[in-house]
Amino acid sequence: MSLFESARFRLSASELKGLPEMQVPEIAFAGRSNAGKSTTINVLTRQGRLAFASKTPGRTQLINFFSLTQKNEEGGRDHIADLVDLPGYGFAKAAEATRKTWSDLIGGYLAIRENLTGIVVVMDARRPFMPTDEWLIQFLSTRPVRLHFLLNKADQLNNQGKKDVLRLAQARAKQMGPHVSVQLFSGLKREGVDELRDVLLHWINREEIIANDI
Ligand SMILES: Nc1nc2c(ncn2[C@@H]2O[C@H](COP(=O)(O)OP(=O)(O)O)[C@@H](O)[C@H]2O)c(=O)[nH]1
Ligand SMILES: [Mg+2]
Repeated sequence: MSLFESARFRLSASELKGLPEMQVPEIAFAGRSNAGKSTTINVLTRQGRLAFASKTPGRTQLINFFSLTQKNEEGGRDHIADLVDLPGYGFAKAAEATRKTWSDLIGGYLAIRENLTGIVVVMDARRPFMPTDEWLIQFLSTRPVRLHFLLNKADQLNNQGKKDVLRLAQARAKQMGPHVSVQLFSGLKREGVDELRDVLLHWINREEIIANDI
């Protein structure tokens, strides 16, 4: 079993007071509603329903934590890191009050989590860098946190389309600095999973963990 396959639901927080203690490195998944955050977590962890990929955009206003664990020498399991599914943003139909709750919750989370090692910004490869994505990216540019632009739904593009969007995202990443990386991904076709896994293992300093060693 790989580290990501050990993922188990830990808790949900609907307000900042409900966040768990900052014990382990955290990897957050952020992105517009429907970009494929939950699908990405399900594919990465090889658990079809872990993050409950939902077809109702913007319904969940919860921050969901999933713990990653590894066998220790005493026969128990050590808590290594958490994956964090953030509520989606940028849903057009949301009421003003809902948006305010969202930005207070996510903005607050991003501002205070010192154990946040990196954020996977999940975007639809057909329309990346929408205004709300840019809001998030701008907000994060003031923080020492790594970013990985995940261009999801690449299965919807032809080869030229993939090349174009990759080049655009690479240019955007380069503008920001060496802490920002980019890849194409398809949750549907499970393409790009190894690349994503390698980036995340590097973030939590666990490159030495390879499949089947836990
Ligand atoms: N074509 C395609 N559809 C996808 C892909 N990933 C997710 N979806 C679909 O996009 C919708 C939203 O996915 P979800 O994971 O719930 O998005 P979230 O709101 O960001 O958590 C669902 O209908 C998924 O089946 C992908 O790689 N390709
Ligand atoms: Mg979701």
